[in-house]
Amino acid sequence: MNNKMSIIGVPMDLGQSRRGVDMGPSAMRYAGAIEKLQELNIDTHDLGDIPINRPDQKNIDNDSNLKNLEQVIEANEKLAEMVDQEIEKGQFPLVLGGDHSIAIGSLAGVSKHYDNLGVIWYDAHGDLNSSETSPSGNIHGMPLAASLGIGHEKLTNLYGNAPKIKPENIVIVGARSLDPGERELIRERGIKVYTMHEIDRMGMSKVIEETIDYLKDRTDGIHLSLDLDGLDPSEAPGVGTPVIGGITYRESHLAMEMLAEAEVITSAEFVEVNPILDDKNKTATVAVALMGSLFGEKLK
Ligand code: 4U7
Ligand code: MN
Ligand code: MN
Ligand code: MN
Repeated sequence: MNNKMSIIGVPMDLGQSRRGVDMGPSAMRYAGAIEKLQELNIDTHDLGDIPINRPDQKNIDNDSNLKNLEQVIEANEKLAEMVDQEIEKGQFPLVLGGDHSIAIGSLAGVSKHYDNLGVIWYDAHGDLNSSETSPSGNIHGMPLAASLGIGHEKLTNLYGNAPKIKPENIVIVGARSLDPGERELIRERGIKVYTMHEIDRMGMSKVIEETIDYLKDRTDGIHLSLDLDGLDPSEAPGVGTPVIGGITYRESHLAMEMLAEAEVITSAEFVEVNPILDDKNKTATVAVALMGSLFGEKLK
């Protein structure tokens, strides 16, 4: 793996309705993210947090019903530019969220550097809604769709023309809450999904083995987008949209170790950590432990 890493914090909570996820980057730093990476002899540069402009009042776009659209776009444009520049300099970008709407910016920046970017979407949700299908108007439920070129034009064309990724280059792991519109899209576009059912039946080991086999030949880089709500809320309670029946810490640890061994991940983000809803920073601590596994703790 690339041994030079840039950490980019995105303290944003505007892509969803529960305050507090803007403190996610601080919580992960407090849980020792930077020290952990340095211990692994990764040359780590913490670039700090991207400044986020808050709207001064409740802010719902008239035409599309999307919440805080302008602010989410502004933050994601800054993030995309930063991610793009860091890769240009030869750095591995590690983004700390923030709500999952920031994946729009991460993927927009990363995709500038790959013709066939692969994405592992580790999440209880598909995040495949558009303004038409979204039950909530929350942009954190839309980043994977937006990156595919589906949804509001200002999201899909952010920092470069749509689409940023191809449906056949995506693998969703841990899904257990998919809206009807998302299911339809998954079927229509042939997106590969390992739901909790498959994880139960096959075991995480086989799921990740297949994921790597599937993506390895067809992609030239793989972005890991890890939403902490992919894990079970008993082990990662500090998230805004918990769904019972999730992935365990051990399974997640194994998944990260297998990705480390295969040396396939070229950029990553850890999102949706909400310390206000957490139990003694447990969720940020789990996130940092998983970073350790992903970046080769076992291999050193
Ligand atoms: B997350 C939801 F309706 N699908 O669109 C929506 F269930 O980034 C939830 O994965 C989205 O945490 C969750 O609002 C977004 C809902
Ligand atoms: Mn989720
Ligand atoms: Mn998500
Ligand atoms: Mn281990």
